[in-house]
Amino acid sequence: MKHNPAIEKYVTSIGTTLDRFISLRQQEFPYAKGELSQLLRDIALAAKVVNLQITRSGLLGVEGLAGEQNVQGEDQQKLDVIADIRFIRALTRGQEVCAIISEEDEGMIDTGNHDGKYIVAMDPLDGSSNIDCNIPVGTIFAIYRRKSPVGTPPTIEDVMQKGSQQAAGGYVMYGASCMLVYTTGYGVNGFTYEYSLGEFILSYPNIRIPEDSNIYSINEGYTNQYTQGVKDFLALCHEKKWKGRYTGSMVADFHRTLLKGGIFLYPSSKDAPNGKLRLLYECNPLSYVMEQAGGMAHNGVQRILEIEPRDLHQRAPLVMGSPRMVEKLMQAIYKYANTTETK
Ligand code: P6P
Repeated sequence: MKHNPAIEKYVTSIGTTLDRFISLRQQEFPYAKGELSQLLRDIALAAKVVNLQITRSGLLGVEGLAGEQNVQGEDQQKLDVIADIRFIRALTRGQEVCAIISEEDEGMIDTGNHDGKYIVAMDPLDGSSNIDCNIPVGTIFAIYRRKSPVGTPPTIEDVMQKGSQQAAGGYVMYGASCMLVYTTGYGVNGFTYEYSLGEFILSYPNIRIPEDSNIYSINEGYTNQYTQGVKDFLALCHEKKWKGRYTGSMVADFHRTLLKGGIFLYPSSKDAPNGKLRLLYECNPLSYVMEQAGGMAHNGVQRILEIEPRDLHQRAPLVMGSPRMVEKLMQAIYKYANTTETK
């Protein structure tokens, strides 16, 4: 039935909601019966609630320190704990997840859902020390299929899987707009939260990182501690007058790198020989997204996604971004590969 065109023009499309998108892509998972889709919805629900508390944090009195430290010995922000509770509760009630690893909790969390097929490794609120000054922060998540039989308690082997085993990986960015970006191995898609509808709407379909760029992102305050290869790469950046952009909030730096191209580095240093970023719930999920968008993600020796985990909270040196820029860095590093150059 054709409607009056003079009226049709007032009925603009709202676009594709996350729910509709997931359903349309269900055929990508013939083995799954909707559980992964439900799990992604559970993550989106928790993200909406956390976003609400972040956007009003100055009014709710939830800024600042919680007065505790996490297993990393890092001071927890109140919102770190709130986000941790929100995501654990949403994932537990969704019943698709049998175990959770979180930056904010020392051991594996058994959700009691022993029929759940999936594991989630997450950083509930990365970069949270930046919230008070309104710098974007984010949730980072990796989803794995369990290895132990459904119906039994989860095991440590379920959660200690290489990044290449991820069923899905992504992040929520609480910034100028709230965005959910994820991959299930069929490309990368970004959704923007529409407050008036309470829906994530597809806004960045099939994200591809530019092959090359002139933006580098690293904490140059530690330059004296980096290896000679990294120092040489930084000298190249300065010589070429490339743009330095570093917020100290990984999700914000990652998202800019993904959309504008560039290179993000948190390499090893004298004080942090394994870097700072955690493999299971920061490096792996973002490396999965980066590679699915056509970028590279490396620890200086191998692909991040190939690293065999040894510890729940182990760290990994990380370089990721536009292939041409990552290659330039690797060339600088390999120049010293067989020397005993001091770090
Ligand atoms: P630095 C935040 O604490 C975080 O884990 C990442 O979000 C960020 O990229 C990094 O640490 C910043 O660390 O040592 O540069 O302050």
